[in-house]
Amino acid sequence: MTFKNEYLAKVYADVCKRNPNEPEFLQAVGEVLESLEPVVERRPDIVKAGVIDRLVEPERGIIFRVSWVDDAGNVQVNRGFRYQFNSAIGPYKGGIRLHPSVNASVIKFLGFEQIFKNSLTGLPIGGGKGGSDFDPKGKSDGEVMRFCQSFMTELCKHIGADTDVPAGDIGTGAREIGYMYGQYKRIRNEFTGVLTGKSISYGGSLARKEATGYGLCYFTQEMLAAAGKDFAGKTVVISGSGNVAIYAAEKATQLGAKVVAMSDSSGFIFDPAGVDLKVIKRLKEVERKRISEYPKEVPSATFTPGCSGIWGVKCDIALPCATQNEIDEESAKKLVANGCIAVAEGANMPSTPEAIAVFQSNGLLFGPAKAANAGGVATSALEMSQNSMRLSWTFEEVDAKLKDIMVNIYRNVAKAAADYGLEGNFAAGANIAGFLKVADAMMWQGVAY
Ligand code: NDP
Ligand code: 2IT
Repeated sequence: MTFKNEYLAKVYADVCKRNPNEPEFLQAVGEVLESLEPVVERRPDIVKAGVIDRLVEPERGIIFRVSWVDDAGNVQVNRGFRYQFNSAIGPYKGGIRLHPSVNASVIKFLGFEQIFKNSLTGLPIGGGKGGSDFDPKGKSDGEVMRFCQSFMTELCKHIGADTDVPAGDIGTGAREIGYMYGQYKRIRNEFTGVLTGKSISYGGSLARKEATGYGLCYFTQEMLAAAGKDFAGKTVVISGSGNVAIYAAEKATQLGAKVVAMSDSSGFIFDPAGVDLKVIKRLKEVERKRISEYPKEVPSATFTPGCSGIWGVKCDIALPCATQNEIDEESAKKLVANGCIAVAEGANMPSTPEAIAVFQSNGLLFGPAKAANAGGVATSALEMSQNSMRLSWTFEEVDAKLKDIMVNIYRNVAKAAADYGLEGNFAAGANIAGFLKVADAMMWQGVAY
């Protein structure tokens, strides 16, 4: 990573020195700093206030042991993390990832990106992220419950409705949030909106489950409309088959597109007839099975093992909704060669910097994660509002607010890009617009932390 601006080069060199062996975190920081070059040149006050030097260092990081007993009576030990990155504009807010690949680098990249994403929503939420290297796959409900309880026994000392409000992410859905909420309540003896993504019966928001995927499509729709295009009649490929992927597929289909491929970490299905979401939902949400089961029930479909093959399926619109760095340069070139016109990121950092360069140099519309997938956390903030007011809005009310938020994010991102001479570069626009609000708040609040 090289910077024309000397100050940014120094900040980045310091971050590299202080965080060795954290490639995902350095990648996320590098991408943001690169976008801030025109801001730094125009805003010496931000440089003088040391805003960027402070922003790249988390306000606080908590690493803890999570021990629990499996069904066979053996003691298991995992590592838990919560990085409270930035609280300039609101309580720390961000999901909890449960996946064997979780380490400090992964949680720090996610926490860092969350600062800008949360700022873009226009709602009062700071940035944070947590997780553990616990793998929920193949575990019984009892094992997941005991892990979640042990995880929360430590985490509850550091969070609260006005301090830090975790939510779901990979491997953390309504089941895990429920077990964590129950434990928080038992220990703290308070019924507050300390977690979002709760089930509806005890304070969850309608439309939160759908929000990230729906919001991704609302953002994409806006980006397409500005270019005189829309979803109707388009072929869509969506990686993943989890929470984000399923509801992105549902909304894309409602908007008139045909979703022909979805995946999980073992491979992808191709269904030229358009995926049958009833089958996907049952397999994934109810039975917790592999996507390779789908062709056994739907004869028009085939299953191909391996993760990256999905990007070779011809499509007009690609929505990566699985995990970081899932689209590399080679996969990006395949999408371009097959005539893809738009890529919007449902997952966090799914495209490598080389892949983004391929999209941008070939004139594809590119919706970066911080903007395109912000609908999930935005609706979490709406869940927090409903919890504070002790009332609940209808599905239609929440969905309408979500749509409004996504349209505004698109407009603000497009405007920031244009204001800084980078018209159409929504990746830079998202970083700049998200940054400026947080920078302003940090300057008002003074230097001491
Ligand atoms: P889920 O756990 O519900 O689903 C994750 C999906 O991605 C599964 O299909 C999973 O397959 C696949 N996947 C996970 N890791 C890998 C990997 N290393 N290689 C290939 N496939 C993989 O998670 P979500 O849908 O909630 O999250 C998906 C992405 O969206 C993540 O990047 C997350 O950070 C991001 N996101 C989530 C939000 C939310 O509200 N949930 C909000 C904004 C962003 P398998 O089952 O085989 O592991
Ligand atoms: O990456 C994300 O924005 C999320 N996993 C959702 C976070 C939240 O607090 O709802």
